[in-house]
Amino acid sequence: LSPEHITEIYDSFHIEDDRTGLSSETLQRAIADNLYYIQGKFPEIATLYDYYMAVAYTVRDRLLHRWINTVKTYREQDVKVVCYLSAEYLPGPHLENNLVNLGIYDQVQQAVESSGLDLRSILAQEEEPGLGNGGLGRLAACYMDSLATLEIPAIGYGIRYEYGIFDQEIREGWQVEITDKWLRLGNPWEIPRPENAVEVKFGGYTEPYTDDQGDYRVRWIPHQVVNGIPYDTPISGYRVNTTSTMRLWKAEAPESFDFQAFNVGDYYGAVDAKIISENLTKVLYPNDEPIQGKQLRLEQQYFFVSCSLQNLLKIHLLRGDPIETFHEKFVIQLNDTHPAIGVAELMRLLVDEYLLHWQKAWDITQQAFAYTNHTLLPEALETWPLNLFGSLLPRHLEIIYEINQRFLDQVRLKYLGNPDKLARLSLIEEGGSKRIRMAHLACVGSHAINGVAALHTELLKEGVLKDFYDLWPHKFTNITNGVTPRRWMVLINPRLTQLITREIGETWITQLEDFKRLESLAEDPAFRQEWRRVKRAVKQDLADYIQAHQGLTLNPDSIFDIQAKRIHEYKRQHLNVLHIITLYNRIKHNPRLAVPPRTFIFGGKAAPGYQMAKLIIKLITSVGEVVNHDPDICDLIKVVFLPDFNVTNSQRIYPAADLSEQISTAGKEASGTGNMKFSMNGALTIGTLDGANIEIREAVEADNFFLFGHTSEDIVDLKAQGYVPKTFYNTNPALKEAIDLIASGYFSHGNRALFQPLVDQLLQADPYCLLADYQSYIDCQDQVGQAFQDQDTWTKTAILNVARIGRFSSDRAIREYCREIWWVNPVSIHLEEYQQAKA
Ligand code: C3B
Repeated sequence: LSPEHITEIYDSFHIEDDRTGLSSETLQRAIADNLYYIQGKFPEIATLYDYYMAVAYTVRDRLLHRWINTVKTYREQDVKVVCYLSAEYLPGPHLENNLVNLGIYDQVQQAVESSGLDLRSILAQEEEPGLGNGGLGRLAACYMDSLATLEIPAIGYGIRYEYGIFDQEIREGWQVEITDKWLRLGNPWEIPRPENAVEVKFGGYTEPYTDDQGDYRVRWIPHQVVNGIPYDTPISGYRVNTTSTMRLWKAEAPESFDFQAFNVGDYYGAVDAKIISENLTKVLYPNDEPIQGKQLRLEQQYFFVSCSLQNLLKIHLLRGDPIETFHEKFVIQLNDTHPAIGVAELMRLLVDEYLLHWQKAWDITQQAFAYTNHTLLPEALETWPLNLFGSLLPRHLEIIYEINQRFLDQVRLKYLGNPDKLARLSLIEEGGSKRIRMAHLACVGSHAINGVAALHTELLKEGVLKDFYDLWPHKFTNITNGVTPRRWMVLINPRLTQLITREIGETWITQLEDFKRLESLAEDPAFRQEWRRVKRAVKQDLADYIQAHQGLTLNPDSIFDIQAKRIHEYKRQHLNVLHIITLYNRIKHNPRLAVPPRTFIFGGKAAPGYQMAKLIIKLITSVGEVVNHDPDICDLIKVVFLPDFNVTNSQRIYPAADLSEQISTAGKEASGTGNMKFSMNGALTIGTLDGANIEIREAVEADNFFLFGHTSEDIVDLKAQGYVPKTFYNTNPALKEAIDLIASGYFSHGNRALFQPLVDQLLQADPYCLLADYQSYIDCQDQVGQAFQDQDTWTKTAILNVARIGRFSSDRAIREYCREIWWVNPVSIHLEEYQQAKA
């Protein structure tokens, strides 16, 4: 046989391993195998959930192959790794994303259908991990996706909350919170690694001692020790072998510790201790921006940060590297101040446990950390009462004092005779009760500080972090947020993906700037018509979903005007409501008024303790109740509140929007990322000059963006002049009529008290300046209504929005982090054959 002949024979063989093979036949066999041997089920008794699990395990096997090769490569090549520390992650359902990334959607669909099942209903079984509140947690998930896709070595560290963000139900128009038992039926995506458990100490006291070298040292004798157990989830990249790790920590009681040191013979006490320990990672705090200064929250933060840093140091030493080069091999990104305690913890580990000198440890720490700020809201800036902090983390308090003293010495040299400066920069807030300023700790301990949109970074430099900017201007950079086009386009909008790919190929999936090739197509009437057909079909999907789940019939030709995000006064869902009521009043006054039909769709959760936000939900649903059933309105206006806005539900929403509501008070929304998802899917934006809206408008060009409202500077001036919302109310009849209608009890069965707190807040304080922006918003909405009548021009504008949104990919954002903050490079992963890997 000739060598060519032999190759030919090999090529004709088709031997696939059941754990790695990608053909539909192999996948079908593997699914059946997993159903039988992992689930212990057979078709007569298997539920749809069992099939979901079997498919998930089958896909996980394929991932594991890539994951092991990734970990192996990073170990061998001694690469620099990005460590993302985040108290929140909102990855969304894993299965479909992994099918897309591995490029096996069609094969799995075929495998499943050959077994007489339907892939969509199997996908619908997955419970998404709701391990975050909103934008911050979702951003972390987009960044993990881009890191893997760009082949950047990365680990995402976080907390494995047993209960994630609550499920929202709407009862009688009010939000009701239901516990999120996402782990109840098991989680096929995680692998527990109890052998890598670490110990985390709490409370107790410290004592000085002299070490063998005669050096002064400190020992921390804790009151309690908790074990951290890592649970690893593979994060796939798009069409690359790189598979990163999301490592989430669960708290457990170290039994030996309870029995031997504390509760000798006290069996019940030991079990009690176990419960107390495990409470640590029980539940996610469901507050978005205003933090709740609860001790348990600080315990959660310290717990996951300590676990993660101990783990990193261990990995570093296992690779055979000296402790002194830690910062050359790892860069640690602080996702807001939630993990900022890491600065003090790394110092403790280096100085107390690895016995480095202070200055050496400090150099390593500063070079290792970088800090992203995600909010300017004063109520969201984390500070911890000194007493609480000191009783929980006595050693860290000492370390923070030491850091502060050395830092302020430096400041004193620079600003001789300026005690105000010192007080403002200090890590400790003086006054009534002293507090630790976590943002200051993050700034001092990091080599880079970034905001998440251009305006936000500028406001940081002029406002909350001004003194730090004056001190270290070189540390500051802006990195505008981005979102992953894999989930937010390919996965959620297959129709539009197909249309776009047919025209411009598929390079855009990993180079979103290539969307610019759509520009010329905006001029093509036939293409516009196809675009409209797609949009119409996607809107019909959402209408069908709402019909099935809420029994409401929607008109898919109406404007789908959507606001979906956490409920917050600064995000101004109630400004949107004022517009709805204004339209309603107009139609009531003039039943023959020619207005384009609109469907207002809202989605979003309110923090359980945030009364005003809950009242805003009640207002939306109450207005909907009246408007949707008023025969005078002739279905021209419909108002829908979609319950339980989470990643899964958001995926039905973004593709179906004609109009994206981004109407926060200028200067309050750090960036926003929903704005990017809507635009990417061909919605036009109505928005203020806030956060990333400004950059989106620049990118798509002013003519293709509905702008309204005061600028952030206007807002500051307005307030400085003594803002009196009543003036707007008294001089604007339509505004007055809308507010009076709410106050009259018209939407609350005559109950005037119900919305009184909301009305009072608007008329007496209006901290988010709704009344000042009202007329501008209404005028702009009138333009939207006009523009929508010309469907062809509207479509052209939508296409241009998509064509110019390329910059808002998280790939671009991650490339900027790599270049400007992390100094890391891609490492490609080659797959060893499974057999070889086994050997
Ligand atoms: C959010 C901000 O409110 C958004 O403007 C921003 O787009 C995202 O972060 C991501 O940067 N944010 C949040 O969700 N939770 C916080 N605690 C602070 C900010």
